[in-house]
Amino acid sequence: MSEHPISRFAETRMVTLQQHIMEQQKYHPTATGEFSWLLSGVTQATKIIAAKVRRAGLVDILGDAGHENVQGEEVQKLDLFANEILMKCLAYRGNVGILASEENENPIVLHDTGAAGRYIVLFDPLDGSSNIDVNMPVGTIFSVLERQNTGFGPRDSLTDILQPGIRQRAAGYVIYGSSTVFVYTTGQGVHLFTLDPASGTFLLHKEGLEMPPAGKIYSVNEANFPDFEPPVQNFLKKIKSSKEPAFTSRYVGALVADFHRTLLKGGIFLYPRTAKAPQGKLRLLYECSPMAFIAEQAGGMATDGEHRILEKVPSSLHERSALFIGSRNIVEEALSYTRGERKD
Ligand code: AHM
Ligand code: MG
Repeated sequence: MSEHPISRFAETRMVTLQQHIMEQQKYHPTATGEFSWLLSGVTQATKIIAAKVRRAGLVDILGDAGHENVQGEEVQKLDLFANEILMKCLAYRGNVGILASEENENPIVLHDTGAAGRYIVLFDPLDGSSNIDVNMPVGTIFSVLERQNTGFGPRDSLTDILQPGIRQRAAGYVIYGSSTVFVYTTGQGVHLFTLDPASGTFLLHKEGLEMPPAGKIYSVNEANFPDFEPPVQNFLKKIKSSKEPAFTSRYVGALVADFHRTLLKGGIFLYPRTAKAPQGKLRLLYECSPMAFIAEQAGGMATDGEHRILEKVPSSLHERSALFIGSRNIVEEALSYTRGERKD
């Protein structure tokens, strides 16, 4: 008997990001669909940013001859462009109450009273933007929180924002690399989508992604080594001299790209405290926390060297943190140094 053709189609079903988000609602029985509506704002914006990033290198060719520092200007403009697009795509979704971005000193409050504007979206619109002018990957990172105080009357927006990462309702990033990839979690695993440029659709590539429990890649800005605290230096010396496994080093200089590689291949990314950045360089709320949520959902780990990233309670919007993130085994090894259990 010949196989019914529909079974062949079912095996190779194409799932769009929007469909996937809708299907995830089954894990949240009280969901009304408004959360999917919010996330579709992020996907819409990142598609527009992806298209703009693709054209960034053409500016020198197409831009005005004699215009000074065209490329430098455009790199700066791309940051602002990404910021504006995200703001525009999210602001008119009535369920978003507050938007906060690396590019804006203060949060933008869209709904200040009443039950509207239940969600807070925090983002780094164009992470690693210094990579633009050398054709290296950049990305967008986002984190979604729910407002705690949903009663009537004015709310204190900063108190609503300063929640530990463990309370994130969703987190994700988009990497504008050799292809455009969207990775997200709502606390039910980590899912990866690739943008089909022909149809402009994000298609499911990997569901329930798991970070390898160990790995051979370490990723750090080695130029900062003399500035690291002795326990971090000792940890790095140890992994560099390890024979089993023998480590190799990779550093793109864009968190999105370095984290993405770590998620897929395992290993560790670290940005420890330095003399120049005594709290660390990366931002807790819209860089460390979303990546930590994704890492943990994929079976990995994220710490600042003392505390679990997801349990840190921020005290300001742009607070910085040290970050050690990646495969469980190796992050635990780093912790054994930073906690003073090992010194060798
Ligand atoms: P940005 O958000 O302004 O681009 O800065 C954050 C970036 C991260 O993407 C990256 O991990 C880090 O800064 C690189 O810093 P450094 O150049 O000090 O190695
Ligand atoms: Mg950044």
